[in-house]
Amino acid sequence: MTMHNPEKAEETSRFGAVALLGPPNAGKSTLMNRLLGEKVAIVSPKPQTTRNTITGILNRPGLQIVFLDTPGVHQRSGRMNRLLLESAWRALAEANCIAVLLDSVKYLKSPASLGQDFGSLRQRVLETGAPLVVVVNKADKIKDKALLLPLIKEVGQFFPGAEIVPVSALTGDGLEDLLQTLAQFIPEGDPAFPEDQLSTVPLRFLSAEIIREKLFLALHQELPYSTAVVIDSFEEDRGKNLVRIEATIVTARDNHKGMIIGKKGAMLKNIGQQAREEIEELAGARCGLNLWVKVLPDWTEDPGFLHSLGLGE
Ligand SMILES: Nc1nc2c(ncn2[C@@H]2O[C@H](COP(=O)(O)OP(=O)(O)OP(=O)(O)O)[C@@H](O)[C@H]2O)c(=O)[nH]1
Ligand SMILES: [Mg+2]
Repeated sequence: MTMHNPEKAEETSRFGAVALLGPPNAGKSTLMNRLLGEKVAIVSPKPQTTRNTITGILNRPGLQIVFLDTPGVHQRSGRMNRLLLESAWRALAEANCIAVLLDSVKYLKSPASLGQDFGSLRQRVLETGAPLVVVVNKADKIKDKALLLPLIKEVGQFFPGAEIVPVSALTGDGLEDLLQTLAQFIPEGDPAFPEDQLSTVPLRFLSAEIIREKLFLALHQELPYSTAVVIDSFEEDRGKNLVRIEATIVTARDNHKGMIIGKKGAMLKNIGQQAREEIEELAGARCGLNLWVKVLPDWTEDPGFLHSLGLGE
């Protein structure tokens, strides 16, 4: 008979990956950032902000979780959209546990659209056999909390066997419950990353993401969808504690170029200024940032260019 050894129990550590999936704008990136307590993934009010799987590493005593924040699952066509979906499905295969996010307000209004929006996602999740947690997000927007119960019931019927956790990624409400629910599905294992590592995504790539976020926030309507950011050069001068970045904003349309540059370059300057400040915070170094704008028609269909953005094989 083995004796219970409390010291040993404390030493047990868990390590694993949780994939965050859901429709565009559900709050996946917001949730990951909030759980980490640091901003890794970019966020905007516009759907389809995330375009690559972004990792975020969470450390708690005896627990390390790698979150995989994925592009929103949608039904748009075109090469880029297909590659975005593939990126989301790949994350499913790598995860020990899958967290599906939904915008509670949307399905409170029309529970019937669960089937339309989550049909293929549910199928994919079932095929992996991984445990599923459904995160009913944006609960802060529901003033009458009594309304949450029937919604949770509807969601439970649609995802039988899943754990369902209502949260607000924005305010942080419910996130400790969520973390506990996720942790029970994380297998035993030693942490794979040092405690101070926030992501496996390099700073070079995160810098491009930050520039893209400022673009998304500054530009209106559909314009952001036809833009991408390419880092042309990235130099870290450790002696001077300085990062020098040359980056190009690519847009599919001629008339967008002027809008991105703005009157006397004011828009581009503003985007650059905001991005630079945030890159400096993330890098813990000063940042010299030069931005250019280029028109590249049909880049969303160009396999070589998409590959340079980290999309596709
Ligand atoms: N009120 C409220 N807003 C939220 C919450 N979570 C996210 N949002 C907002 O919803 C919008 C979309 O958030 P994102 O985190 O970019 O959503 P996403 O699921 O990553 O979107 P994609 O990357 O486009 O798939 C942003 O404006 C967020 O501030 C929440 O719990 N409550
Ligand atoms: Mg996102």
